[in-house]
Amino acid sequence: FLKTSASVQILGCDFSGGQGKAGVDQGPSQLIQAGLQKQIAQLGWNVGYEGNERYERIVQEFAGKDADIGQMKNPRTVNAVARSVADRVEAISKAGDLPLTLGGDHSLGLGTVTGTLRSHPSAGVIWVDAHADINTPLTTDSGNLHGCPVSFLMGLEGCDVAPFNEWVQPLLKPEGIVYIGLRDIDVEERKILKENNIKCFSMHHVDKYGIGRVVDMALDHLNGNSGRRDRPIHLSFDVDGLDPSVAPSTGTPVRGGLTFREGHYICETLHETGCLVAVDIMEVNPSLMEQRDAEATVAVGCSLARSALGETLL
Ligand code: NNH
Ligand code: MN
Ligand code: MN
Ligand code: MN
Repeated sequence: FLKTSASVQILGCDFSGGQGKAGVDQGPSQLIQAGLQKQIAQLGWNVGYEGNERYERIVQEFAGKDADIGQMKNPRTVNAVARSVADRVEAISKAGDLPLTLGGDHSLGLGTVTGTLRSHPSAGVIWVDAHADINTPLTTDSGNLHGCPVSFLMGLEGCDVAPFNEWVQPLLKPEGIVYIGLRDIDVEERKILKENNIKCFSMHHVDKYGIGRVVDMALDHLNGNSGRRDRPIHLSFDVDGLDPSVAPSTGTPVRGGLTFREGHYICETLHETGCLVAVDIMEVNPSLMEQRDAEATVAVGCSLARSALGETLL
């Protein structure tokens, strides 16, 4: 696999229905207002941007008509938005461009990863997050679907439910994802991760091995320990993977996270492989904490994206 795209298509997904806090739907517009599009253009990419009108329409459509299904909150809205995102990411990717999706909450990851895997069935996923987002409709306590996208991507028990089963396919195998940054995992999620033998680098492993070896081992795992580095990679970066001192304005901050440099190192190293086919920057919520915290979080969202697109390499 050799990536040849010279164009990035930014997909602004102003969506918050996968969790309970307002404001995460302002993440994309703030990242854009901070100049992300121009910053990426300065790295030598052609850059397009598409906003959120289609997602706004979906949110309107289900407003007041989206009762819980079992534990799941806003299931119809999350479902329709993720489905639409999947179609866009697939189309952008198949056109040979690199989709950069700005969230919005991480339920969008169901859409982005589905889109990538339709276009690149062999792609592997690196999921940077404090959380594993692998609850199922049967295990979730919060009912927030941003805690569940990975289980739907894998088609785990309990995920064959309406309305998701109208389109979601189990495209992701347990060996096709690696986590980095975990430190807040629910009891049931722990069982799921163990049973499915899913590769996890928690903060403990980052401390133990250092981020350099962790990213190396993550890439080795996705490449079947073949020594090659040719598997297409989808990076889904939840900014709560970073320490709250670095990314304070996010819905579920957990202390003890990745440093500024560790987060950027991940992005830089994935860029270096030449195999990045999609990038998500998720869970930036500029309405939380103080103004200066929001600005810092937006700034770090922009710089993570730039690093993934090659900024710091000479
Ligand atoms: N595991 C919890 C849940 O399912 C929290 C998930 N929150 C996140 N995930 N921010 O990235 O509700
Ligand atoms: Mn997440
Ligand atoms: Mn998280
Ligand atoms: Mn539970």
